[in-house]
Amino acid sequence: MDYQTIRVEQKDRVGWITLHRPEALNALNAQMMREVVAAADAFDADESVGAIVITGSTRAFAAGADVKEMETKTPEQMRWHFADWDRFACVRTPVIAAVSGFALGGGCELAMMCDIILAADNAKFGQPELNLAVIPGMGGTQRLTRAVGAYKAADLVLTGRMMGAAEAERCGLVSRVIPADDLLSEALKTAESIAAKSLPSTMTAKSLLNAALETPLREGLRTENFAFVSVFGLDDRAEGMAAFRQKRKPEFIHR
Ligand code: CO8
Repeated sequence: MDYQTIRVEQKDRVGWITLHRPEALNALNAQMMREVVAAADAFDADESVGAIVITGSTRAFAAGADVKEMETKTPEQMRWHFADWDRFACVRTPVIAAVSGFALGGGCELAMMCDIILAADNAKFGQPELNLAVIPGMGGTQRLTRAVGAYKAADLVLTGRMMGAAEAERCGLVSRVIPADDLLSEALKTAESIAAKSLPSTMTAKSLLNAALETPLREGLRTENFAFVSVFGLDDRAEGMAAFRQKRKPEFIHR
């Protein structure tokens, strides 16, 4: 596929998506959504890809949904606009957001659809929608509250202020803060370490981590137990344990 708003490449077993609308600080428009979802779906369907990284530029991961594109939309049109972002959140392959610069509004929400958020020390997160008299619409009131708790989420959403990488790490929004110059190499290293594992087991773990955000504990533990028992049927599980006993690196078939 010929992408206009993103750059897509595969680095060994890592699928790499770079948001690329430098003239608009990577503001997310409908075309970018279609392209990101198409690229992520293609990586997700490809067994040679074991992890995906999504990143932006040094200055901006994404400064939100494209305000200029949304300005004239009616409620009827907004019902369809951006509906597909949800498909990105359903990708089964682990996804890492490598965030440098602004991750605002839809940009912060896109990062929160990922499994791991690596933040450069210059990253700035926020949900400034109320400054435009709209509200977060891609998970900002829901995923952010689950990630950082009710009071921090309310502080960010209701004031629209930005928070830096250190504060974002303290409150649990980001997995790790990395010096800006090392962000992409660290993201690649992290993705490679995930992609080296057994893909069926990794996808199972990802799906359970996501389930934990929406299932009561007892039900989640039951589901985890079923899944734990079922991975014992995998050839890769036999290989992983044999390799441990034989003190060698595992050679997973499905990786
Ligand atoms: N949309 C469109 N264009 C943008 C956006 C954006 N979100 N952000 C920046 N740009 C453009 C600017 O208009 C400017 O373009 P131009 O040079 O043509 O005027 C260019 O990018 C550079 O931006 P600035 O000159 O403003 O750069 P600064 O460094 O001065 O400021 C900021 C950077 C602080 C990031 C500033 O650009 C800003 O405040 N941007 C808007 C941030 C924002 O409000 N984001 C939330 C948008 S709403 C949203 O995300 C809702 C998501 C839910 C949708 C759900 C649908 C169902």
